[in-house]
Amino acid sequence: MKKSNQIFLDACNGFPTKRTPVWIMRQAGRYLPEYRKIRSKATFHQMMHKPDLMTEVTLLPMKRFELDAAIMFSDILVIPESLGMKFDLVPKVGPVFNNRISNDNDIKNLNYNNDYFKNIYKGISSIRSDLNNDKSLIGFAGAPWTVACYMLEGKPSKDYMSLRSLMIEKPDSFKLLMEKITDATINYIDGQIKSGVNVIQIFDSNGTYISKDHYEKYSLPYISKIIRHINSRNIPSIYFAKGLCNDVDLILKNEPKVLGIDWTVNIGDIKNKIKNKVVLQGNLDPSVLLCSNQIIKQEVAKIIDSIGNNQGHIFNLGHGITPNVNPISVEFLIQTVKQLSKK
Ligand code: 1CP
Repeated sequence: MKKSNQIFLDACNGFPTKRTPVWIMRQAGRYLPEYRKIRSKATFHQMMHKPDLMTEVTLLPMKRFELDAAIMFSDILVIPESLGMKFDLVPKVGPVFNNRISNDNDIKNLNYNNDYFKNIYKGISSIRSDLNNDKSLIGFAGAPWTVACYMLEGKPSKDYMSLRSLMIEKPDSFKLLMEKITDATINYIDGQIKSGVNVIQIFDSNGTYISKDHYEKYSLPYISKIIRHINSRNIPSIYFAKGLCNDVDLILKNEPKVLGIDWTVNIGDIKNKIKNKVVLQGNLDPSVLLCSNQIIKQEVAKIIDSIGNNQGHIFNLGHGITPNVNPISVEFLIQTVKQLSKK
């Protein structure tokens, strides 16, 4: 792997950089008034599937802030849709499927449709050609476990019991479901890479809901298949393992190039444990963005100081930015990261 003209890509590949690169999970979302304006006139699905809208929304935070990477505007729930399911975004609830999986036949009947992604791939090519060449474009997908949580429950849940009980009671049905999601995800990732993304992040946002033993047996094999596939394509893989960061040895069995860590752990402790085996991404508590500039600066400094140099770290929040954040605080955060990490 050679150094590039993208500071974010260089950091993912473990090269020293002149400062710490920065981007923000969910950076193209509801905290931006320009996002809300577009969203008031278009459905969420139109924003994902019309290449010009997808491009415009992805680039909104890039126009406003000096971020080092854009993340394509989409959702982890496109995979269930490519398998024949359909969701709507319901105000105050979130994504709700109108045909959740409730029996073995529903799993057998899931059928992958590659055509589902054709406009998303056009959108990626259009974003890549509009984005400055020193900025990286991040593609993404959900971890099979996290995606399956929504397919079984049909909507956001506080415990995802339906998937947990299926896993324990009917391991064969569970396995078929995970294999279908994994195969679809690998195809989708290949399409994203061909269309121009520079890095892929796997979101395991529901990693919290699985026990360590079950994770190793029922979730890790599918994630590691996907990550090994990304690695074989010679582009960096980022694994965001929410709720699992205390078990770094376990999650590193997935062999990601970059480990995205949530805000509940101390990034310095994790750095000591991993001994430079992977690059770390994270992990400012998203609630800090609701605080004063003085606090933001203090918390950014803590993270930068505990990493200690400009190698092996990408600055990000420890989970997605929330809709109630003032964009002015985001601007301050980005400038502060750049200033404090400059050598
Ligand atoms: O306008 C709206 O009401 C839409 C809200 C919204 C947005 C902006 C949803 C519905 N998805 C998205 C975009 C999205 N989703 C991105 C865009 C790129 C960016 O980061 O700017 C990404 C990366 C996702 C990924 C995603 N979707 C995750 C993993 C990341 C995370 O935050 O944990 C998850 C769990 C989802 C499911 C989902 N889709 C939408 C919502 C509100 C949710 C979460 C539901 C829940 O609470 O469980």
